[in-house]
Amino acid sequence: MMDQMDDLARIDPAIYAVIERERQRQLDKLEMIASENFVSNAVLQAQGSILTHKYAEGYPGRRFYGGCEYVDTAETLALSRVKELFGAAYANVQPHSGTQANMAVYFSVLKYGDTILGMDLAHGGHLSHGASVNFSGRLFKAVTYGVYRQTEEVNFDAVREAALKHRPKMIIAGASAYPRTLDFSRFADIAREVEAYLMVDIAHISGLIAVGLHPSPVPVADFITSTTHKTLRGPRGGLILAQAKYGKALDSQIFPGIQGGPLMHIIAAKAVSFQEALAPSFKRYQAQIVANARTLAQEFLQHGYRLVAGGTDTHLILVDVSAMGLTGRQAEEALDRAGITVNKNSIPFDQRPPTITSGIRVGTPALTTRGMKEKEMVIIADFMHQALTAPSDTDLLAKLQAQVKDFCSHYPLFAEEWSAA
Ligand code: DSN
Repeated sequence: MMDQMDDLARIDPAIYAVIERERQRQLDKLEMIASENFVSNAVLQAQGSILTHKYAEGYPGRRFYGGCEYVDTAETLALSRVKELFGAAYANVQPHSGTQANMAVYFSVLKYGDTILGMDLAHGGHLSHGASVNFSGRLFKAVTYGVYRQTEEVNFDAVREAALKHRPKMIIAGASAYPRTLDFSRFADIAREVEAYLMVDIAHISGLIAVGLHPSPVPVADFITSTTHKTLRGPRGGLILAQAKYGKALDSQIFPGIQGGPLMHIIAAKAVSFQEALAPSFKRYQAQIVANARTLAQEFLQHGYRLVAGGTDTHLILVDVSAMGLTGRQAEEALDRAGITVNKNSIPFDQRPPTITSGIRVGTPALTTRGMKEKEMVIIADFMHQALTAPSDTDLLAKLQAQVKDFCSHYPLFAEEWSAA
């Protein structure tokens, strides 16, 4: 794929250079942003294919344009595969992103001004679950729940209390920075008690759910949304799963409600990634992601760090760096100079603003895709500890960056095919 860019190099050397430099960055650095991953060449090829040329507004068999017979097959395959993967009755693979998927769900059953109850962004939630700066907080009356101060796990007393007090029309479960298992049946019990819809956004953990390493919300939720590019390891995009009775409303909210023509090259790439996720090796890959995150957690604890919620059940850990005398921003910057990419992240009850923060979020999906296992996590935790204990030592950080680059050179990034890690 990368060798086939000679036309781009000739016609637009500036953009070619951007891609080459980014490719080198991805190769040379340890990618530990919990929401990122590397797709297979098969996914990349479908995503970069001539399907990008095709307009196909509508759904398979009922399009508003001619010539859709082949892209219909791609979308039908994506739908049947994703329904099989999650055991869902209904699916929509057209959302351009996770936020578009969430928007379509809201619009399918809510009216402007209705109350929604979601996890506080500052406690690990997501912008599109009701943050005041997002459409979800502007069009709806958003109330929030968080985590217990002591355990830093979801405070179900607060969820129920807020539900009884505010009578939301919809409860939203799911998070973008939460390391523990989410108990969807408890959310469902509360939603039933107040007659609210339950939407679960599984963007971060959809890969784990697909293989049974995290409980599935499919049996208990009205709506499930996800991105396709995180643990699920597909192209950048979104999807919706739901009970069959909501299908008509959801289809019409995606198109013509909030989107026009679907991205058929992305939908084809989603189909490829769902096929990869149905293979037995995907379960081994997901198990390795979790094992790697657990090893990283143990190593950080041994080095004396405090972890939010004490550890992890998933693909990520949240490290409280404040006790080391650092802000999240300083930690992110020091690690970056050492060749390790993470993001600063608020921790529950953070005293610092989101631009500074007291924590970093560290994930293992991308490293696991490169074939790294527990023994590599021990080495990586040591690299990180060295950088975090000397964040102003320019020489040390440069030395670490060289070591990280050499370390990375032993792990493929653009493999022909991803087997189990
Ligand atoms: N930006 C994503 C993340 O990093 O978790 C969520 O949308």
